[in-house]
Amino acid sequence: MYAQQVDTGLAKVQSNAEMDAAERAFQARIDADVKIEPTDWMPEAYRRTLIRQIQQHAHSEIVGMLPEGNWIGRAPSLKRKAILMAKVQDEGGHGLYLYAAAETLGVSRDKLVEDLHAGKAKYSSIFNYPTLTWADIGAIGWLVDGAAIMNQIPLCRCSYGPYARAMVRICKEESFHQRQGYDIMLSLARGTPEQKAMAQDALDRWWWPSLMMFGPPDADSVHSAQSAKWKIKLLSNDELRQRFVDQTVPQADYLGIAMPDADLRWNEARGHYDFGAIDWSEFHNVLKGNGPCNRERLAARVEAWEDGAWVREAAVAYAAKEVLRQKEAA
Ligand code: BYC
Repeated sequence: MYAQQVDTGLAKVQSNAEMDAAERAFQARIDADVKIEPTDWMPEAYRRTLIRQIQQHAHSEIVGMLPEGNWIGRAPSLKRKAILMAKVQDEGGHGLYLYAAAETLGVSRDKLVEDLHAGKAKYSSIFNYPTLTWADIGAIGWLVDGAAIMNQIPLCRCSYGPYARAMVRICKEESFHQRQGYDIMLSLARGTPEQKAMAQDALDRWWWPSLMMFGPPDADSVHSAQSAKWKIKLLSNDELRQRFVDQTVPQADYLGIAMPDADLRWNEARGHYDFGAIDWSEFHNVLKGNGPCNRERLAARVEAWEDGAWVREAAVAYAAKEVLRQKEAA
């Protein structure tokens, strides 16, 4: 089973009748759109669900720096390099706000990082694919950040206050990231035939993995129903995926490049694009650790953590000295 990390203790959605008085009062607050804050009472399963989701989100931001970081030294101009550096730095910041939001639920950052490095905590499947050409940096901004925004805008209204508030700034920055990616794609699509072919190749490779970012189909999504009841998830995996397809197809048309999907067509009756079947076996395989870059990504994170040990030790030693100095001065 691909969902094994956290047992929320709830095999199915808890009905109001099954709740005790505290849980009913909590659900009533959720239903009334009251934000839950760190010092409020909350069911243990709500806390665990949030720690699971927020930490996966934080890890995705930090691991997500790697595929793009790969191109900082090879960006085609100083301007592109400065923009890419700023974007990658933003992703690091997003990871930090999200780790801080997770910490408000009573888990330490060290434990979260430990779980990532031990392979116990997931991060988004998308970051296990390689960035082979400069066009991939365009495709990541356009598609990956585009998908991320689609998923994250509703999270700004989720029930847990610190998560919702962290998402507001993250979404603003992601929208700049999406535009810079589209701008790269536009330059390539309007460039030489070779550049246009690079843009097409990047779309071909990133399109299907981007659709997988939204998670399994609703029918197979183990956490969705309970998370929807708690207003952690306001739109389902399939709803968000459909919105993303509807938004992105006209953008590809404008670029003059073709979606790699022979079954993609506008469905007048539904008012949406129909699209082809997603290869979920590829998704499950990536989640099991067998994507093209899973091992490389984790190894890079572990190495960075080990290389940074002296910085953490120096900060702790400095803080201890400060306490001593203040005691001596008092
Ligand atoms: N990749 O019951 P489901 C970014 C897992 S970073 C890996 O539907 P849920 C960016 C899921 O965790 C974007 N795993 O779960 C950064 C669960 O496994 P566990 C990251 C996935 O939680 C740098 C199992 O499958 N965004 O924007 O209700 C540069 C069953 O799924 C994936 C977020 O993290 C996946 N794609 O819904 C550029 C957003 N999908 O935990 C850009 C916050 C599913 O039981 N997260 N799984 O072991 C969410 O909105 C939800 O957690 C998801 C999944 C929609 C992703």
